[in-house]
Amino acid sequence: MEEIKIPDLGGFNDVEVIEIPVSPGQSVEEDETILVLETDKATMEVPAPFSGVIHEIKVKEGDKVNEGDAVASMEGGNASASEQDKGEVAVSSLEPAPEVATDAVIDQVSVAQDDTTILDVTIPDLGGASGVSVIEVPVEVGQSVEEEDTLLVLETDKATMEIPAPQAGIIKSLEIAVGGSVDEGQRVAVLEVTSSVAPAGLSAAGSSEKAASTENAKVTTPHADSLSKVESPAAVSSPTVEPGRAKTKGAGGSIYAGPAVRKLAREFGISIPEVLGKIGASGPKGRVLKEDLQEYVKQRLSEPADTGVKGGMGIEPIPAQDFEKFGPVRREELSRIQKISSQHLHRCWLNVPHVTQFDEADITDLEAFRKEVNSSGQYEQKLTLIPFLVKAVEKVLKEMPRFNASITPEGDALILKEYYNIGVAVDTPNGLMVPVIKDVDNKSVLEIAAQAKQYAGEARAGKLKPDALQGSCFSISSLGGIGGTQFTPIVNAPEVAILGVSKADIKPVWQTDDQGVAGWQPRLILPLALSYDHRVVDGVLACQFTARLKQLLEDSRHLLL
Ligand code: CAO
Repeated sequence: MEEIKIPDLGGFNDVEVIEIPVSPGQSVEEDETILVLETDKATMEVPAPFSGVIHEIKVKEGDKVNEGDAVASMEGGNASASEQDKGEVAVSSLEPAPEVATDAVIDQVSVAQDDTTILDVTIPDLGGASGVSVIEVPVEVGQSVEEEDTLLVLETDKATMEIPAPQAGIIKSLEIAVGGSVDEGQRVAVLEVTSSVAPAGLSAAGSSEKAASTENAKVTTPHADSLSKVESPAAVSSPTVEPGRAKTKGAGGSIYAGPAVRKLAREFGISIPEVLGKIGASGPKGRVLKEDLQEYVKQRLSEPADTGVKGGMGIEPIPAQDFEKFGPVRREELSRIQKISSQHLHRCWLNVPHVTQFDEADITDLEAFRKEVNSSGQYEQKLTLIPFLVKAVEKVLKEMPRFNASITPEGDALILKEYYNIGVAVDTPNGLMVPVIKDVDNKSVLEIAAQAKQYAGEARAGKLKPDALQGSCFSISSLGGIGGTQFTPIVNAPEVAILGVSKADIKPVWQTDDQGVAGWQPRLILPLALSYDHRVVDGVLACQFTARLKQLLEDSRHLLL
């Protein structure tokens, strides 16, 4: 019997258990997820350190855990507890990882002559992000707020963040509205705090006679990341943002929803303030869970479709069946990654009008070159076809920018990207993952090969960092190492196209040689399948894309031009 302990949490404390996908008596494989934890910065999975049977689970969803806490016991494996202790927490692939501190900074404290203190609430360290969008302002001028009530909700492409009230008080002014953007240090609100709730740290730092001074004192909210960066003569003991405790006033009153739930809501196209108040909140302390959101969507889907139905909503679900009537069955739970990617793929399939363009490229010469390079021993990095495909795709994207675009959710504009990040689908034991090779236009074929190899290894080991999974412009899915003649990949929206590659095979090709003699030649032919969003790309352009790609692969010298 081995105890399973929480490994190094990278400095986080009191991290919430949001999912326990296993139960006592269940057999688990090594590395299978046994707990999912969530901070305001990331979702983390605690894997089983060895294959065996779960004996006991010592925590429940909603509990807070710290490094070294015993959370479960298992039998059947031979890994030592110390090995487990050393285990790393795998950061879940598809959850965004905020890179910012989200505690409000009380930048200026003005002490009024009466018993009230005026606090300027400013934006804290945003981890380098600037121009961060304000997506919610759930408070109004004149409103009383409690300490930790959410004043603003910000959103980067990586995260949703709540800026909480650092003290209880009355909102005197709000200096930002929904749709605006903020930077670190920017004043966003002014709060009037009565003396009984004035910042304790102010007096602790020596200003006990606060009424005697009207000087501004620079005080900051402590935060694990930002504290060391901010000079703080008088640190205020102030709340930190708990994951999943963002408070939004919805139609049904004040409710709590965490960043992950808010993100999922937006992915479902649901307006948070309007809808969250109407759904159940079955989590601890009235918190809305993803399941609540899913239940809400399920209910909406089962309602009769109205005439303005969009994106597959209103389609009848496949009814549940009692398969045991027909023979023995067993149930296998999907991994977290499989669940997330199945939702994503389904959404892409329903929202994107797909067409797939097929073509074939003669890669005989490219393959001869690749083998020659690999056998020469001149370069440490082994080359497969993938880096050549990435490089060729990058060149075509530059020539045909419509493929390096995203359509707005309203369908009224294209966002054309001037960076070249290519996602490469990797098959892992936990499901499909798409790490993104960034700025391929600044990388050589060898560098792309090295990066692809590293990411594929990390993906399979569950060690990919969230950043490696973001920012893709175009994806490549290669099943060529396995087999197959053709397949139709699903566009990885909001991208507008994906290249599917099947197994290259020797085929007879009618060719005329240099002496003008025609005949059948054995050539290595690579099947290509380009799926695209027909709202953005038309058939002619798609055909031009594959034709150009074919030319680049057939004569890789063109890649140099
Ligand atoms: N035709 C013929 N052989 C091919 C080939 C192709 N299209 N593509 C790769 N190969 C060969 C490689 O050249 C290599 O052979 P050598 O050892 O002789 O050089 C061998 O197959 C194994 O290659 P690989 O798979 O290790 O490496 P890769 O760079 O080609 O692919 C990766 C890496 C990560 C894309 C791949 O391992 C993978 O996971 N593919 C699955 C992607 C996936 O799941 N797609 C489906 C998404 S939708 O469900």
